This record gives sequence, structure tokens and C-alpha cells, in this order.
Amino acid sequence: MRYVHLYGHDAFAKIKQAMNSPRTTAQLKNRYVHHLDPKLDKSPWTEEEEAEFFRLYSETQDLEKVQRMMNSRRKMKRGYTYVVTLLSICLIYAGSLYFVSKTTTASYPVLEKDEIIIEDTLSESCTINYTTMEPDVIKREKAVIVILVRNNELNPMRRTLREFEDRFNRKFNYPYVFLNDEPFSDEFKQSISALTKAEIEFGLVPQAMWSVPGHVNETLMHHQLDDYASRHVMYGGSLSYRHMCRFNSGFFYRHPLLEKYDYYWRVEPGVHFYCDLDYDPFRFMKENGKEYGFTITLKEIPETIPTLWEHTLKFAHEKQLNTTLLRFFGSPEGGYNLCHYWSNFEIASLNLWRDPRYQDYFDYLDSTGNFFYERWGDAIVHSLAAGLFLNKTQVHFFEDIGYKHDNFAHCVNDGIFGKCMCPEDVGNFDEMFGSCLSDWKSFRTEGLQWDFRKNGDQIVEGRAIHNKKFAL
Ligand SMILES: Nc1nc2c(ncn2[C@@H]2O[C@H](COP(=O)(O)OP(=O)(O)O)[C@@H](O)[C@H]2O)c(=O)[nH]1
Ligand SMILES: [Mg+2]
Repeated sequence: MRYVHLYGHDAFAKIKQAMNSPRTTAQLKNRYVHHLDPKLDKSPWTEEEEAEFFRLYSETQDLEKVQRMMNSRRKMKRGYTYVVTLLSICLIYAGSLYFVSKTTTASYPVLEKDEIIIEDTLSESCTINYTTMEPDVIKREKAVIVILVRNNELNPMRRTLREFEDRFNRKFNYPYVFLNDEPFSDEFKQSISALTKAEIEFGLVPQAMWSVPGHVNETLMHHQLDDYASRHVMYGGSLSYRHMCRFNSGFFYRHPLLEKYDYYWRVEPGVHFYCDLDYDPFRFMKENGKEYGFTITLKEIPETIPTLWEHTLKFAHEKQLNTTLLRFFGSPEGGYNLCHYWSNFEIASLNLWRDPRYQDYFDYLDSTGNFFYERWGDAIVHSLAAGLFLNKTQVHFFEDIGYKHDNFAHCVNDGIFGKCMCPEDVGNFDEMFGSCLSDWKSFRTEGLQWDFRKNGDQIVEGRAIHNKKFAL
């Protein structure tokens, strides 16, 4: 300091000489400028100063410039060290997320580093806007969470939504569309809106999508409903259940609120989600050419679908379809093996259903009136449509999404990572009687060719079997 007073603070060569110092002139100057200069401001940094520093540094990446812009007498290195530390924490966190997910998710990587939403998972300090790590850089797909629900299902809906948000959507903020055949109550809307920051739209199902079509004989329909009720077939006597199944089979994807989307995740009130999901399943679907995704596959109650399989084959003959996946649903003894993807969980392409080929299939099924005379479920309709129009590779088993609907659960054991845990009293249905999962897993990837001809021929892997019942 004495020599600085003597020679001034621009003369470090002279000062070095006078001190007979082994240090370089740059070292001496640095020591003075950053530590010894009495004009240095060493008081604690205020929050405003720190924020200003981060903002300017993220713009310029130049400490000296920041110092000039802030007109500061502070040691800018302190702010710089802070930035580097924060970046390291965020990158280590991102890296560990990547590592853990890579080792635990079935086949798909987690978010890339620059897409990770730090905001929700790390302390506030990682949300400062000095990098591109902002929630709004997330490249969301044109996808939506679709929920058909009644006002009186608010409580189970809220419980499900809490889990769904915690396990998945608070990281991605995919929009929701809630649908109802009656207007949603204000209480419903407010209580749901409180649970998420994602966009929500509440929509009414148009009457045309929720009514008995003119060609259905209502006297016969009511007779059938009574008969089903007397036989205690589940939901057998319910008309509203039939509206729901028909709506989910042939209309939901045409609802105006879904027009702008390509993919959907169907969720129901009361279901449970048991795994943290750190990647975007919609992106997975898109990038891997997947059209339909499920978690549980099981057998249907036969009484609900006495003629659906035959009608499906009739349609296949009429349209001369070449199929590879339909055989998965065929029983070795002939007929339908009752397996289907359980549609209370679906991650799928809306365009799959918007395809005129599917529309024709639905219109044909609807023309039979059997959504009402029988009790055809949308799960069977969707599954057999997948059989008609898709290959096995286009259907994805979301093995890594632990899930429960009613008494059936798909549990995931991810060992030490613990991102997935079914409650102790919940068993895994995958291996139980009634599950079709092992059949699904062993079904050949390339499928088995079943081609249908108008003359009633069914070509089974090159061999013709004639059935005059289907000759047109
Ligand atoms: N708005 C409305 N939603 C319904 C109606 N019936 C069923 N749902 C919804 O449709 C889905 C399937 O119904 P659910 O009773 O769970 O049938 P299950 O899953 O086959 O036992 C659920 O999301 C229900 O909330 C109805 O009459 N109105
Ligand atoms: Mg349900």
C-alpha cells in the first residue's frame, strides 16, 4: 500500500521493482484491485444487487462489463463464484436425474438438460433467469389430459389429480380438458383449478354425442336393459353407462375442445398413479411411432359383448383389411379371447380415432344399435380397432407407469431407486388370473397375418379359410 501511495495505482512495474517482489506485475495489480484498494465496497451484497448482477452477467458473460454497468466498487468475482456454484448444483442435479431415470425407465431417456424444469424441484435459487432453464422452454407436444367426470365425483377426482400432478404433470404442465354431460358446478371448477397451474378447460358434451340415436328401438333397448339388470351384469341396467361407453368409443376425439391436440392421456376420478414420471410420454409416443399406450390388459365380461367379435370380423371382410394384431384378440378355439387394453388409462393418438377407417368401424358398430341392446364397452372397441388397424409395434405397454383402477393395479418394482411404490396392500395384477399381459408379451412382434376378403375368405398366414357367413 505504501508503494501505491508513493507511485500511484498504475505503476505496478515500478512497485514490483521497489518491493523486490518475486510476483508478476499482474499478480500485484490484481491483489490491489480486488483486495487492498480502500475504495472497494466490502459491505454485504443486497438482494437487489445480486439480482442485478445475475441479470447483467447472464446477458454479457463479462465480469468487467458488469462492473462498469453496475458502476460498482465491488469484487465482481464473488457474484461470479455464486453463479458457477449455482450452475454446478443445477447441472449435478440434472445429471443425477438423467442417470436415475435412465436406469429405471423402461426404454426412454428423461428430459434433456436444457429442458429440465428446475422451478418445481429445486430451491428458488435455481430458477433465476440467467440460463435457458425456464419452464417455458419445455417443448410440449400437442397433447392434453382428458377427463370425463361427474360433479359428484369431485372428491375422488381431486385425490387422483393430486397424485397425477405430483407424479407427472407439475413438471410438464400439460393442459386439461374436463368433460361432463351436465354443466360443471362452480364448486367443481374451483376445487379442481386449485390443484394445478396447468391450463384447464371445462366442457359440456353436446347432446348429439350423448343420446340414443334414432335408429335404436327404445322399447327393445329398455327390455334389454331390464334383462341385463335381472342377470346382474355389471352396469347392465344402466343407460348412462352406455352413453359413456358410446361417447368414449366414437365421439370424445371429435369434441371441439380437443380439436387442437394430437395426443391425449385419459384419466378417471379415483385412479392412482404410483411412479414418478420424468420423461414426456407424448413425446415418446411421437418419436417412436406409437399410436396407443396402455398399462393394464385383462379379460372382459362376456355377457356385455355377445356379438361384437362377429361384427368386427364382418367389418374386416367388408373392408378387405390386412391385419397383424387382430390375432392377439383371437381365441385358439375361435372367437374372441376377451382380452382388451383397459381404457380407463390411455395415452394415445387422437388421430388414430379421427382416421376415416376408424370412423367407418365405429359407424358400422353404432348402426347395429348394440351399444344399447348389448353393453359394448369402449375398451373393447378401442382394442379391437387397434387389432384391425395397428401393428404390435404401434401399441406400447407403459410398463413404467404404476397405476390402479378399482381393484386392479399394475405395480412397478424399480428396486433401490424407489420412484415407484405400490402401497403394501396393493397386489400386482400383471401375473394374476384374468390378466392378458403375459400373452401380450409373448405375442410375436411382427404379429400373425389375418387378411380378410369380401368373398368370405380369411387368409391366415397365406392359408385360406372360407366362412360363408361373411361372404358378401
Ligand atoms: N359426466 C359423466 N361422466 C360419467 C358418467 N358415467 C361415467 N362417467 C365417467 O366415465 C368414466 C368411466 O366411468 P366409471 O363409472 O369409472 O366406469 P368403469 O371404469 O367402467 O367402472 C369415469 O371417468 C366416470 O367419471 C356420466 O353419466 N356422466
Ligand atoms: Mg372407472
